[in-house]
Amino acid sequence: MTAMAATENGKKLRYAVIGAGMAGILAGIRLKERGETDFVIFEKGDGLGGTWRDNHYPGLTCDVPAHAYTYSFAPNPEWSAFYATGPEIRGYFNGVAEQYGVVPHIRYNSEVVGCVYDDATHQWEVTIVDGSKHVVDVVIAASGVLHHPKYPDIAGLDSFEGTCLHSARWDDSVETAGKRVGVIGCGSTGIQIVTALSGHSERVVHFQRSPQWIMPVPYFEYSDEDRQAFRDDVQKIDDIRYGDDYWSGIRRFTKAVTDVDGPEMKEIEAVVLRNLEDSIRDPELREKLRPNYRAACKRLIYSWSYYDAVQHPSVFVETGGIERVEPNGVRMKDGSFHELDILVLATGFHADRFIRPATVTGRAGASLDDAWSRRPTAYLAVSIPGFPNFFMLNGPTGPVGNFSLIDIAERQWGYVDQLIDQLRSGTHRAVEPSQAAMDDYEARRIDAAKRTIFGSGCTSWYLDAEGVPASWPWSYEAFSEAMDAPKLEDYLLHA
Ligand code: NA7
Repeated sequence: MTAMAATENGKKLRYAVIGAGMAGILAGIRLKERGETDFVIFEKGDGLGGTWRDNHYPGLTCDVPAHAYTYSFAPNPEWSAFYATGPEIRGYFNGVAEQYGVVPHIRYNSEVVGCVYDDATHQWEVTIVDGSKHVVDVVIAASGVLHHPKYPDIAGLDSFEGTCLHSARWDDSVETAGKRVGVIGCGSTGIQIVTALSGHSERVVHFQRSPQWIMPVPYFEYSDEDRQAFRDDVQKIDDIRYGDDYWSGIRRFTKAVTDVDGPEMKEIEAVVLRNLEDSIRDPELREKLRPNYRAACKRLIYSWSYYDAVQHPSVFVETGGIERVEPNGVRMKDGSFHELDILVLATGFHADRFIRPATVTGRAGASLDDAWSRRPTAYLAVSIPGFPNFFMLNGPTGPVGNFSLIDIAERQWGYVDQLIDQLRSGTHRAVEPSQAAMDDYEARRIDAAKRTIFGSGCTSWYLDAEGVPASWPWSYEAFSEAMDAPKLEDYLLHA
């Protein structure tokens, strides 16, 4: 879409984008491409990049291949390896935001604390933490999913006299070399941290309440020649990003997730089981690392090195229950004790917050907290009845799984942009999904979600308070098709 197209669209609108992470930067770029200049990206932090700004723990890596984890319009020949590290990805987002002229639109240290819709003017009043108020026509909530760290409820945690830190609040000045480090948590984060510290710290105790299935993946660094080839011929990047290797993997994975007894899932189960059996030499450790739930029920861990790292003599896997934290270590329920200098809480996030704790008040005084009292949800993951001209990127019930959220956000933007066209045309001043469309979507989604692998009997951040996977429960193709064009019969258009 070009700036030329925007000038054909008539009415200029004012926008508030919430969050300068991957999705907020995308919204800014796309708005600019439409010739829209009257927008502010409100960012609660002091830098851009969202999750890639907040997370900088040792070993941070994206488990989507680097060339697939880029904006479609900004391929990056410079990635150092097949999987990129956190700092590289942060650098990428900073570079793209700069290059596309989005940075001047970002207002840092500006947490949005409230959004109130005015039924008469069809405008939103957005209140920032400093008390300032901004009136806009459209709110784009790109506030992220995993940005409220979850601290474990373990007795004595506050009494620890060493360094205790959550993975998403890492302190780069903390020296881990030669230290005794405990890592609580066995999601992607805990696995990556233990892998990075293995053989580097004096001792690493990995506290595993639930071990994980590990999907082995190839890893290799790109050479200077590779990078030159990517620079010379973008087709080589496209071959990875759009190639069959990556996409057939995604199709097989989503098929497996939605057809839990089908051949694709059986293949995944066989691969991760073989990985465990073949990789872990010590039978006792092998049993400790054997999950008691199905593969991909929790977010599947993609790792090329955890099983090596965990067998290093400096690493001990603790699967007993934690009794309490004491000033100099962790006491187990069986009375044993791990003396530690550093305690890392890789215990995840409150995944149901989205834009909250900001209060959002929609049409006729509707409160988002009320609308989401049972579970956060949104029609096709992007919009909510009663909240006109309020759109989400990577909002609730959006796709989850091991593929690029950038691709998801781009497709969602394509859909949202078409809804906003209804306002740009000048014939309508507000657009929101009908309650009937929402109810129908939600009933079908919940029914299908319960039958996905995520609902097969394990705990994970994918599940809502009632244990229903908060996911897109159909194929990737179905998502892509749904995002092609809004069905306007599912929307209320206010003149
Ligand atoms: P996750 O995937 O939510 O993992 C959190 C881990 O912390 C998980 O292993 C939990 O065990 C464990 N945990 C949480 N509380 C406790 C207590 N009290 N005691 C012991 N263990 C505990 O978070 P991550 O940060 O690793 O990853 C989140 C996503 O970020 C990831 O999926 C990627 O999309 C990027 P449990 O499984 O509940 O037994």
